[in-house]
Amino acid sequence: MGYKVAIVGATGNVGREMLNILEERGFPADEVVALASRRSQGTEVFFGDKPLKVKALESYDFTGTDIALMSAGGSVAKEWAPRIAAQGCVVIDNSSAFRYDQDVPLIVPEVNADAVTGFTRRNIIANPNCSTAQLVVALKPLHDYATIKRVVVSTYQSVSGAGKDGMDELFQQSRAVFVADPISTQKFTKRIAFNVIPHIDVFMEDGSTKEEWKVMAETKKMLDPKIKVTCTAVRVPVFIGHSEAVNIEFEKPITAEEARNILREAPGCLVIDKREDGGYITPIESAGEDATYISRIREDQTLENGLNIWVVADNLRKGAALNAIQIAELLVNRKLLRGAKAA
Ligand code: 11C
Repeated sequence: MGYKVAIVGATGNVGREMLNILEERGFPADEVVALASRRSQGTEVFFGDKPLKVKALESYDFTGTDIALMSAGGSVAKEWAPRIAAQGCVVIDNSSAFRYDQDVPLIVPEVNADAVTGFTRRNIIANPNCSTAQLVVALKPLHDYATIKRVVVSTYQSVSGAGKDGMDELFQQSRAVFVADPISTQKFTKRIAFNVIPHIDVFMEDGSTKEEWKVMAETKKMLDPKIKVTCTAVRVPVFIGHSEAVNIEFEKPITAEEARNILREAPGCLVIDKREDGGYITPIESAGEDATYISRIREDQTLENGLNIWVVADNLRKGAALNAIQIAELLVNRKLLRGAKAA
């Protein structure tokens, strides 16, 4: 006996990746239902090689569905997650709608798995922002060893973080450059092809962007509220894979060699760090992979206890769909779901 799982937002970048990953990992699902807004009703998506017809979220009855993996944006989540949760279905939501609520756990299983039990308060669990997920996977083992005081992050975020429209815009603009067509800009504020844009999400009063604020607020919530975090988030013309240059200041001494050994053993991390040409990871190599890759581990000679690292992951997988499914696996493995099924 397995579970009944609904994917809400099944036609989007992350929804489709959720279907792939559920199948790849052999998630114990008896039934997988693809849902999206009414205008996508009838569209076909794939669960492995099995085609699924998309059903309308608006008319779906969640009674009897164990888990809803939602990736439909903040406003859909705000309206629908509480309704779905009220029908006894646990919602794992990929938007930012509930992440900062005290009574909703925000989970990266490698970092704060034990906090998942808090889901019973609202039947909702939040999945972090993609740029935070990979960051905390890399920071957690280092924090456990030498206690992080401050983190300075510069992100290099792929266009898939902005959805399919973002990917289409990079493709269209790149093509237009080569064939000398006029370049149009819709999704991004400036041209993204052959350019970089230091602006993701809306501006906040202090001049930060919401994306930068999320990295700070989510790292504190999941890892340690005492850690100071500052971030500059930049969109780059890469289709899949977010990269981050991370400067870390610790309370206690830690050498690059110690950090390398710790990260080699850490859950979810894969160290690729040869100090030679090509001996590091780039985002294109992370696409389709589950690991959080760490390269360029070195001491920062300007700090008493400081390190620099380079962190790369597939933003649609560890940053979104994979993390959500790992949370679902956590619920299954810890027998936390309503009517937990016998193995
Ligand atoms: C981006 N990180 O790359 C964003 C996408 O809060 O889940 C995910 C936004 C979020 O544009």
